[in-house]
Amino acid sequence: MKMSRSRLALLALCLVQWVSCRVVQFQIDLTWEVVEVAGALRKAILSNGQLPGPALWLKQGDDVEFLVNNSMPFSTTVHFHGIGQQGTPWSDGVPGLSQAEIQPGDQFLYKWKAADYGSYVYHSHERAQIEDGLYGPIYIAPEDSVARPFALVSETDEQAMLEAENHTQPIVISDWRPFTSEEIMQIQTDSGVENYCSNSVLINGKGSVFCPSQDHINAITTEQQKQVLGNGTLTDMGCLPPQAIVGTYPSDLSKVPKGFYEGCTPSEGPTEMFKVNSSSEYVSYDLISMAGASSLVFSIDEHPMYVYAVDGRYVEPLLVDAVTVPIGSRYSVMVKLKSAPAGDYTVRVANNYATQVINGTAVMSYGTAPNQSSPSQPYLNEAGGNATATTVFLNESRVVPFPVEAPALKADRTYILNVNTINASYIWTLGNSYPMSNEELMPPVLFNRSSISAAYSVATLNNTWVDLIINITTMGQPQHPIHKHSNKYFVIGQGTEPFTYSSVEEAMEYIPQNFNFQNPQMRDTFYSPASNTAPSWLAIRYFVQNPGPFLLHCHLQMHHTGGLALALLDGVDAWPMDIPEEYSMPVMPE
Ligand SMILES: *[C@@H]1O[C@H](CO)[C@@H](O)[C@H](O)[C@H]1NC(C)=O
Ligand SMILES: *[C@@H]1O[C@H](CO)[C@@H](O)[C@H](O)[C@H]1NC(C)=O
Ligand SMILES: *[C@@H]1O[C@H](CO)[C@@H](O)[C@H](O)[C@H]1NC(C)=O
Ligand SMILES: *[C@@H]1O[C@H](CO)[C@@H](O)[C@H](O)[C@H]1NC(C)=O
Ligand SMILES: *[C@@H]1O[C@H](CO)[C@@H](O)[C@H](O)[C@H]1NC(C)=O
Ligand SMILES: *[C@@H]1O[C@H](CO)[C@@H](O)[C@H](O)[C@H]1NC(C)=O
Ligand SMILES: *[C@@H]1O[C@H](CO)[C@@H](O)[C@H](O)[C@H]1NC(C)=O
Ligand SMILES: *[C@@H]1O[C@H](CO)[C@@H](O)[C@H](O)[C@H]1NC(C)=O
Ligand SMILES: *[C@@H]1O[C@H](CO)[C@@H](O)[C@H](O)[C@H]1NC(C)=O
Ligand SMILES: *[C@@H]1O[C@H](CO)[C@@H](O)[C@H](O)[C@H]1NC(C)=O
Ligand SMILES: *[C@@H]1O[C@H](CO)[C@@H](O)[C@H](O)[C@H]1NC(C)=O
Ligand SMILES: *[C@@H]1O[C@H](CO)[C@@H](O)[C@H](O)[C@H]1NC(C)=O
Ligand SMILES: [Cu+2]
Repeated sequence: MKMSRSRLALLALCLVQWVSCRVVQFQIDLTWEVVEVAGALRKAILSNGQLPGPALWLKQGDDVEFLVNNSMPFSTTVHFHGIGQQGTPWSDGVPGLSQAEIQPGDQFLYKWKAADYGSYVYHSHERAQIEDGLYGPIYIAPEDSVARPFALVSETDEQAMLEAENHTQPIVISDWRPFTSEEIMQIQTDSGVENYCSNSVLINGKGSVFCPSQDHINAITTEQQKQVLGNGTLTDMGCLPPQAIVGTYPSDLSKVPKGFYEGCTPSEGPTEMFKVNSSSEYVSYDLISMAGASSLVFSIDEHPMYVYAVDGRYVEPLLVDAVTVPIGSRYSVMVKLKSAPAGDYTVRVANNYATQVINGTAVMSYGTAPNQSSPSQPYLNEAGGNATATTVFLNESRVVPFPVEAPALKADRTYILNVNTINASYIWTLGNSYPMSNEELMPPVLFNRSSISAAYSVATLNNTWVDLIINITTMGQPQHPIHKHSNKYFVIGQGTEPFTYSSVEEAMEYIPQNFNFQNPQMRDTFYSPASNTAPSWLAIRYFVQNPGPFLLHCHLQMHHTGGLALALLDGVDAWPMDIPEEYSMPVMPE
């Protein structure tokens, strides 16, 4: 086999420098098949026959060649969520921006470097295909030289934690519904009702459709939901009535099929089981949410956990009982195992958006025969709230990066992006409303900037600092998981009052307490603040260092396809860039 010149050059570099020089080849064959999920049959996307797709295990410094073989009857692309793609914007997987859609029967080879360590996820970036199951975990083991934060917990336990980290396991949590993603978007168009319900919560693809009695649903309805409901009740799927979602927009509820927000049909699927070695002191999990419509809270009965990394970066460990995992975020947790009693502990994953009460469960088992006389004691209730008076939830304001990095104190440019619905409950803006037809831009924007309208993009200069104010202009919006492609942003400020300033600098004069320049989080996905009682805002600041077109969007699937997105044309002063010949069109492997 002939070795390409770039491969030879790489090999030479590996010999000179003492760096990891593995080239890891990975392939997923995507098929569209009827499968049983949560005990019910539905068409879904399988990756090598699996849902979620197989895990990709890497070591920091690896070069990755990820081949997508599209054996489905429709086109697709794959995005590597959280991966910086420094110098490889053509491998970011966004149709219309960095590549053309991969047509049925075609293949596409993504090449990128695992420059940073930590927990990531690959998923479809075309239309709403995440809801059909195209997602799988990625883990990049840190180089030995990277400082770990475990001694901050306990010097005695540091070694045990390092061992647990070496055997860390992904837990992909998601939600599921009886309709395909295309059916859902059609139902939205026909009825005017955005999809905000699911029929099951999945843990590593496993779960069931539970249909609790109306009495039970009424008993677990939250105070916040009761305020919206007045004297009404949640539906038999645990959902708010659609009127609460549609508001004053037109709707036709006769166009809504059973199972969209009401009409629960129970079915029993498998339950995920996490076996732990009871002679270990700790076990480590990487929590990843790939839900479509839910805000999933994770907890293991009777087992507090140290959150030690977020979005693929270490943080000073925080001991919590439960953690909310916004869609697209990753939380690595170190769970201290009990010396006794051995047995089974329920793992709980519950939605805490007001739109629906729904949960799923798994079991963490110490591997010995279940021997308990009583079930384990929950921290978390079925609505994602506290089941005890002392349950500790992760408080994002207390998360401190390890090590801390500081952003510039002043930005070069500010963009204020208003978030709201427009014309329908399922059409959203981030500044403007990004049309899904932008996925078909030809040539993709990377190859010609003029392909995209200025209305749907902002152009930035390389080597500058940019502020984005996510301006939640109305009350009652869910917290939006705001995801940025390419490099991470600093979360510098937020507030639960109208943002009436023209810049962070101006806002600092009036509300300095709303900002943090000391030890801000570095994230690729972060929630906008709640807007229950007033509009709210989130201020993020990033350094433009990677020329290319990168999407900023809400990771709620129906908000994303509904237009809550914006193309960041980063470092346009460095465009056009040198694009490898093989990417000038969708490529086949060598
Ligand atoms: C790739 O996809 C084609 C059809 O699209 C299929 O015939 C072939 O078997 C697939 N290859 C692998 C290795 O899965
Ligand atoms: C973790 O694994 C790496 C190699 O993968 C090894 O160098 C290191 O010693 C291991 N650490 C522990 C605590 O087992
Ligand atoms: C429930 O609300 C409706 C309309 O708001 C009202 O007509 C009805 O009397 C209420 N029922 C009760 C039992 O309060
Ligand atoms: C459990 O952990 C102990 C101590 O680390 C190890 O010796 C043993 O092989 C492990 N057992 C299994 C089944 O992994
Ligand atoms: C929560 O999960 C349990 C199964 O562990 C199930 O019995 C119950 O009905 C679920 N509740 C809701 C509201 O989904
Ligand atoms: C299971 O229960 C029996 C009887 O109560 C007890 O003797 C045994 O030690 C228990 N085993 C474990 C693993 O807890
Ligand atoms: C949950 O927390 C609230 C506020 O701290 C408290 O009032 C309530 O009693 C707690 N719920 C339970 C079941 O302990
Ligand atoms: C979260 O932490 C911040 C900073 O310590 C604190 O001001 C705030 O009250 C906490 N929020 C909750 C809900 O405990
Ligand atoms: C909203 O409706 C107006 C009037 O029909 C139309 O011009 C505009 O394009 C629509 N905008 C979106 C984002 O649908
Ligand atoms: C880029 O697109 C614009 C508008 O379609 C066109 O005028 C221009 O010639 C294109 N540039 C290149 C290099 O293809
Ligand atoms: C941001 O939203 C607030 C309402 O919360 C509004 O008053 C303000 O004008 C908006 N900012 C811009 C620049 O549109
Ligand atoms: C863009 O800026 C970054 C950060 O300063 C720099 O490393 C990179 O080389 C620049 N890229 C180009 C193409 O100029
Ligand atoms: Cu959103």
